[in-house]
Amino acid sequence: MYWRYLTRAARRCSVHTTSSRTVGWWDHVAPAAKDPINGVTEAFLADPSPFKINLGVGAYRDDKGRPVVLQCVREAEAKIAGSEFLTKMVEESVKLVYGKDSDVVKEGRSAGVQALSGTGACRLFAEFQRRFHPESHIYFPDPTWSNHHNIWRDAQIPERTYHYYDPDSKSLDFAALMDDIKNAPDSSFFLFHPSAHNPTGVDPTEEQWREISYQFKVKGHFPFFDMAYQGFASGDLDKDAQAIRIFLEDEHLIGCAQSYAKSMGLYGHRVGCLSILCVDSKQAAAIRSQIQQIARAMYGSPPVHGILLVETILSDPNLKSLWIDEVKIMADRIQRKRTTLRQNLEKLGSSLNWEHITNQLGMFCFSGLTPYQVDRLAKEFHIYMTQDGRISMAGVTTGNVNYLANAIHEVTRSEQETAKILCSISV
Ligand code: PLA
Repeated sequence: MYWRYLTRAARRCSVHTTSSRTVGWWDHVAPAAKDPINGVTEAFLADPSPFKINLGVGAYRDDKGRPVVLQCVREAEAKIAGSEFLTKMVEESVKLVYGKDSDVVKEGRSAGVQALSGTGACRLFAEFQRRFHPESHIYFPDPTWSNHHNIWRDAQIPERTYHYYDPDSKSLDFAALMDDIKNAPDSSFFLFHPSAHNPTGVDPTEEQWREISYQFKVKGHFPFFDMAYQGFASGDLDKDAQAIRIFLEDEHLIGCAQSYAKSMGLYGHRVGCLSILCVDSKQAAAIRSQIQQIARAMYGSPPVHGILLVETILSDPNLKSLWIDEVKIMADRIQRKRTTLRQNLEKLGSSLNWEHITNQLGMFCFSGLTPYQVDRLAKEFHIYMTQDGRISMAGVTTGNVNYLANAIHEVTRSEQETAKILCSISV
């Protein structure tokens, strides 16, 4: 059976030797394509330059470019010694999504499980979708986080895209988005970023979310929210969950993936939660048991330390309010760097419009830089970002913002010339 997977050389080899060690079991395995985000970190690490800047992965850094351990996490560490069992992490996470006084929480209508961070929560959901809606598709915004494609592909759910970002106006293409929602077959699965859309930093307004939710009712679509940046758009956890709360008010059944990688700085701990809103507690119990079974076969159970940290922070009122303050500090620092980057580009006399840097929200700035300009930034200035021109604003600091602005100004010079010529023609 395996014969047909072997290369010709491997077949020859397996005929001419008797030792099973020489059979070409893996000769047909070619290297996987580089991951668009992790590949940036690899290139950055390989660069010996002292001036290098990593604006690739969305990992929070302080204004000196150092990774941050939040004070609430340090205090939780001291408290968890001796704790053993986890009961409240999921319950508290669900309250962050739907609101602490929400009926959903009181009625036990949410099937929540711990997950291996946001990625694991998406993966569990994709698998659950395949098992119980095997004929379905998933609609992603165009563009979306690159790993969404891998996750649903591995779960064998075909993907489609819906219009989201308009590169000309560098804002939401709301009319096209609504058309796609209307034209999708009834009862389709859609993935949304509830706040701080990755990679564009462009979110629908409250009014637009209401229209989307209304149209979802008409079409009977299922909304799945991937909430990886709660708090990073506005600095306020409830405000960043507003999209989900609107869908809740309209009585949708909802799926949600949560990650504490960014909001609590717990990247390495892989703490997340998947919740699916159900019609009643009986359905929630059934769905929870199915997701737990999927997780059991995939990885058994998640590592416990990070979950204890999250649970301790969320269930201790003092630690929780400290966390809320620290989320705001992180969001504000990023926002200030947006302003400084834009001001610096303007001070340099760039004739391009950089308003979108401050209009966009959250961890990322979708700069509009071309792949060629991104390559030049890496080769000539040792500045690394993803090929689509996404800048992780968390990597921008008081110390490097000038250097970054100068470099962007340099690599966009020819575009500035074109803009000037076009401007003079139209005048
Ligand atoms: N969903 C979205 C929209 C994300 O941007 C990310 C992380 C995740 C889920 C997964 O988060 P996790 O670490 O909790 O599993 N995106 C990062 C990191 C920050 C990455 O790609 O691994 C990014 O740079 O896009």
